[in-house]
Amino acid sequence: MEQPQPSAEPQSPPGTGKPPLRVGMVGYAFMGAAHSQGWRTAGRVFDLPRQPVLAVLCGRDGAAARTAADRLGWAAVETDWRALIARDDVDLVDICTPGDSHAEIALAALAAGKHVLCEKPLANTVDEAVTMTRAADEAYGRGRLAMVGFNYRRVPATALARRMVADGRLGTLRHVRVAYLQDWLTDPGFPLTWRLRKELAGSGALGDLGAHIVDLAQYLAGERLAGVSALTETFVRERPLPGGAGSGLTAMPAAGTGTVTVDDAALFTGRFASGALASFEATRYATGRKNALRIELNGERGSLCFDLERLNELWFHDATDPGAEAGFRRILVTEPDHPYIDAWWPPGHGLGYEHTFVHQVRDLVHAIDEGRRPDPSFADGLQVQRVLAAVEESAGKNSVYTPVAD
Ligand code: SOE
Repeated sequence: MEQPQPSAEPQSPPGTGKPPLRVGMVGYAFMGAAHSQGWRTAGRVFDLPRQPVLAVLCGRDGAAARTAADRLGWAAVETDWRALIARDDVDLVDICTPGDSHAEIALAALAAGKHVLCEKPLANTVDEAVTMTRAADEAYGRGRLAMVGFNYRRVPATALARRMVADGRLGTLRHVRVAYLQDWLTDPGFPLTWRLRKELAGSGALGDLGAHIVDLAQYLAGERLAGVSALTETFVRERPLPGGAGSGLTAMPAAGTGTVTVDDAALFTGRFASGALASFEATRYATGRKNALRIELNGERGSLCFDLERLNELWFHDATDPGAEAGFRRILVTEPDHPYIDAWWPPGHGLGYEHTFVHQVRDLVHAIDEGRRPDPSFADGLQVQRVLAAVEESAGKNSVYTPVAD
């Protein structure tokens, strides 16, 4: 076990009397790097009640983990997540591993009295998510918090959209239309990384991209889906085996092939409790679409439109405007009274993908300081998991409408 090295991280503001928040992170690939950015930056931009300290990074390959820790700014390294959880210089465990290990790590961390941040989707199955949510509820009674990482709630434009819907600017909601389109799987020579194996990832485009859009749609609409009707497809069923570890989105092919055991695309419709209708599309085969998460909400009084590839913009149509002047107008979400922006740059200077992880840390640290359940909680992650399960069930029945269980 490596001892923590002196950290260059800032200490909590003098006079607050509050200890720093010492973080241990498991995993350091794409999501680990993104989370590191959040932990490193949040306390330098926002006034936080407790300063995050990047205390320990955990990865199975000690040398690779050390290299990653140096690059990403972590003080110490562990090669076994159980050892990380056993450390008394870690207050919060951040889980950035594939879904098959979320439940085991989160349950152990909560039992050891740590706060937990867990990447989405919360788990690979509803049963795991139920157990994790029970443990989170129990830990909450002991003052420990558990949050699931749906970072797209923390784009200033989506947070503004949420505020506008809640303020009644759209009136009664009729439609929610969401698509999350990527294209990194179109090449049939792309190897069979962990993201394409059910036993590791739980599902394919559905859990990876569909989880985001289900959460975002429900978050913006301010209500939950009551039922879904779905189709899923696996377009390329056999792929080359991967040569060595990759992030899941990148890898070199090796000799031999293996079977893809997850969906490549998922398409489903849904009905909200209020009766509003929704459509969802998640795919890794939309040529030319890199990270195109698009959502449109249509209500009686107006519509909102957002595209992650233009994330500083929110489009609003106010249906109460006089007809001759009505039309979609662009809100450039960079004003100081827009969510999160007051701590950043002057109007017009814009934010990006990485800032969603900074905002996630900001919100989590405040929730921990105030002892308030974080948003989204494990219960929210479980509810998304139930929707994903209903989608799979419906797709298995070939598009029979299936209620989402309570
Ligand atoms: C890969 O498809 C991925 O990295 C997802 O896993 C993330 O959650 C999403 O934000 C971007 O795309």
